[in-house]
Amino acid sequence: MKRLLFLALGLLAACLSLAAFTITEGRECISLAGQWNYIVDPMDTGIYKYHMTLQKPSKRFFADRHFYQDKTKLVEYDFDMAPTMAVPGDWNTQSEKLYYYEGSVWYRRLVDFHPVPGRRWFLYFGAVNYKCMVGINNEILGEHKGGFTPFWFEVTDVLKEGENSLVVYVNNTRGVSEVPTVNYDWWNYGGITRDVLLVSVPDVFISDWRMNFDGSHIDVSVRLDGGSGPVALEIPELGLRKKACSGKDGVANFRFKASPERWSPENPRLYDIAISCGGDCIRDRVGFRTIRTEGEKILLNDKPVFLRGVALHDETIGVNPGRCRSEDDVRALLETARDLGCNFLRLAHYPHSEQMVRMAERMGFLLWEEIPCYWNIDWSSEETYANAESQLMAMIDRDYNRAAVVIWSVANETPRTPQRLDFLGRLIAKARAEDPLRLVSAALEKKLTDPRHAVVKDELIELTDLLSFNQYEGWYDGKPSDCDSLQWSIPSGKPIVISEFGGGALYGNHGNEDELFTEEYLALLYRKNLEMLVRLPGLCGLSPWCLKDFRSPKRPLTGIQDDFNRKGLVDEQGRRKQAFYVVKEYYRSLTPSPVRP
Ligand code: GCB
Repeated sequence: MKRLLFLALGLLAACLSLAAFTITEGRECISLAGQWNYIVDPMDTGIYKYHMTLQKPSKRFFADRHFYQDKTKLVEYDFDMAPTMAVPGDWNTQSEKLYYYEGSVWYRRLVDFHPVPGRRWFLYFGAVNYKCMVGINNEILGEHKGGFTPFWFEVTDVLKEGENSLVVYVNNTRGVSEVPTVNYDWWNYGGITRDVLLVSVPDVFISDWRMNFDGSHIDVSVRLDGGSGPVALEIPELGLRKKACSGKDGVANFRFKASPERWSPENPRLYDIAISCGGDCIRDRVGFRTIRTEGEKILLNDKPVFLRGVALHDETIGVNPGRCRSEDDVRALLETARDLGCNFLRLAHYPHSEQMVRMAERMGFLLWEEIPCYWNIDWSSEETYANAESQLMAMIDRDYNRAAVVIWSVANETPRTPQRLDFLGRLIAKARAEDPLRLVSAALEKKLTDPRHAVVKDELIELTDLLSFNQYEGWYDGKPSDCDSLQWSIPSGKPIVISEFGGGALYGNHGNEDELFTEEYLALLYRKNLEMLVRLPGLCGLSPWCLKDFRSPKRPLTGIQDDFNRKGLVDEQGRRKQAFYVVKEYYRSLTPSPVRP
């Protein structure tokens, strides 16, 4: 019974014990990256007892028949004899057999552990898609769902001296009431896709800290876990050295006047910050900037800014692209965006990795981050809402201290229904309550009332800071030349950010400007769209769809798509289509200065 209760509370406990768990350079971390053994389990044999039906799965993920426990006698399976794959990494691009696979895979990693007196240990996962169950030495630690945000378990009392067996059950089956739902336009990469770390902290440690800058004051709140004590804060380049005592709630607050150099795309200035308490110390780099809207303008550090953006998926550039795993993967994407002349990225359609956000910040990109409330999810389900909210909170928790992030977005192209308005309204209120200093948005839609008349009408606009919408004139709607005479009805009073526009082309496919999927068609489409969009009063930013051709099983057109959405400005290998240069030229015409190398 106790075990069952533990199971049921596993996820909850993991999320409640710490508001956020700060993993930074200042921490002692052991990376568990490497080759892990895996067993593919399409029938969930490791979960179901033989008389169980799919409708009534066992609560016990490690079933009684010893299945998929580690270190048992050789019956049906043996992790030692199983093949290996790289963690972090998606499974789809590591084995041909798993290319389209959606189902369960069991991972096993042996972990050599030597406890240190006075230290606590946490097992941290950067992201696992989509749901997982984690066990050590055949004891279940808990479960988690949501494919793009971090989670962790305390393992201080679970790890034993010497060899430990870490088993992770991962399942990426799509579900109607999940977030995202069953229908979306990207690859459902399964697996342990981001870092796995063993993190060591003292008994009393800094579990979370948040910094705000309002233009004249810096506020820092520091949360301790395991006790209270004096907390020291240092920002040496500002000459700041402060001390505060945490209250009974374990929170220490700092507030002081300061005039730091502002972080911006032109000058992505970061300052060292150190926060310490007893034996724990966090070191990080932080930027200071303000962001707000005023009428139809976006003001960065009180000055109007135009977002020269592009949208992208978390997928590598290469002949066999998959989820980004390394700094080099991320750098290749960001350098392509920088060469395009961007100062802004829409990280679509789910939280990207922390590496991505941090590198983008160093390079000077403003960021839009979003959760996968994409198209038509199960708006009436409270469970779906709770899932979406927990993904939103986890994203905000992880990236709260990143100056680069200026927009939290709650949804993409969602149908206008009362249930959806209620659902997204609650998410927006939650984001604002959690983070009052950033902008909140959602990518809405343009509709044609007739071929010459585009309308953006959505009750959600009342609730967001930006008027952001996707529009595909010249692709899903009409021809590129229709842009010349299209009439627009858009509410006024808010800054407009076009969160998507574009079309498809196969790199190297040449022809006339009226031939679909040729580079020439796409280049014309971009020229016409840009001419049209810059005429919209209140236009403050653009994020073309998208930077790079990305895998999508929705795109089977043989010889052209071959499982790739071809709307990239570069192809999957990074080769630039003509449209890339059209956007680049336009951005150059606006650019005061490029982002840093
Ligand atoms: C959209 C979606 C995006 C798709 C794109 C397309 O509006 O937001 O995720 O990939 O259209 O290519 O159709």
